Amino acid sequence: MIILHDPATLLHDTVELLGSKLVPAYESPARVRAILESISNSHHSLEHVRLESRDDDKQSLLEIIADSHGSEYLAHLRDSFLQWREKDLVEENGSILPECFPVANKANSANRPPKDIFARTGYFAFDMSSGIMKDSYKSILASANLARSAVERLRSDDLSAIVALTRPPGHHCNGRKAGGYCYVNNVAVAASQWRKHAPGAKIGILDIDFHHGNGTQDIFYADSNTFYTSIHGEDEFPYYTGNADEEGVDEGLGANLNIPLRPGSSVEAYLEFLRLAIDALGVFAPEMLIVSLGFDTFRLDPLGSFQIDTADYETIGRSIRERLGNIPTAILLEGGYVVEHLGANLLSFIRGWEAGR
Ligand code: SP5
Ligand code: ZN
Repeated sequence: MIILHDPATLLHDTVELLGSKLVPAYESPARVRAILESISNSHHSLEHVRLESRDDDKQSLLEIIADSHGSEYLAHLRDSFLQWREKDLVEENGSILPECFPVANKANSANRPPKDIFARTGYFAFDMSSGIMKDSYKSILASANLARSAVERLRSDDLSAIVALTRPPGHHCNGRKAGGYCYVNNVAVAASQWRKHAPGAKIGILDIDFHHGNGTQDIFYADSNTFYTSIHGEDEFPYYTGNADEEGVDEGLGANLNIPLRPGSSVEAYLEFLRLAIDALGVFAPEMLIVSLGFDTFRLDPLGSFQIDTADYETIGRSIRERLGNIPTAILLEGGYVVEHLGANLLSFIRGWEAGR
């Protein structure tokens, strides 16, 4: 398997409010470092991508991101840390977090960015796990660029699948707000990149992070050419989406399939529902598949509650490949927070994928 990594994704290192404590964000550079370590001891080929050194690449990347992300939001991700710095509101090695979120109210729909520099951080986020530090924007773009590069490699090399070590992850971002450690939706970037070559192409998205990919669902909710399906913890973060009755809207009605599973679900239950998601994707018959791969379904994960073990990821990888493996697939990293097990879990998934042909 070819695995793509950009060292700039390791720069973003922030804090979050978790429960009652401000802590180093669980979504940390150590996650990808651990994966890199495991890959270096395997036969897989790790390829480095370096966005920073390519200005022309950055320009075209921004155009692709702009398909699904608002310009004021992107400017906020780019500029807000420096704006706080200029006013000495944050230390050079600090992080900025929201102070106040917009709420629907009777007087107005609170849909304009506020002028106040503190308030804007809340306007462009939906939770307190999306801190912005001095290098966040570099990592955010590097991560999105990995998603784009994965698609380019799939197209040019005629590969069945490729893995991108996208960090920060993307599936909670809807193009207007950061949240759940996500700033740019890497899945949407990959989809746009594919459609740059194949306008209107049917694309399938399989989201197997523990959490519902509210951002991805939102971006494609009215799109009949994009089938989104997710298996996730019921009534868990991000709390306001992920119900089975969310089936898409307008043209997109029927192209969204949510499969919430009880917290604590066994691997047997998981695999049964995974089968449903895979079958639905098979029926949709996309020309390209994107997998949002999260390892917070792991039994020890502090942010998840499923009973999935390392060896089970092999079964999961194989099940997907057996049914959908003739579809070019970009596998993008989402969550997974037990650093010591991340590498083994990813290698297990890939082993299954490779066995499933
Ligand atoms: C990409 C990704 O996996 N983002 C997840 C962010 C989750 N952040 C909030 C977690 C809140 C957990 N609350 C305690 C639940 C303990 N079961
Ligand atoms: Zn997650």
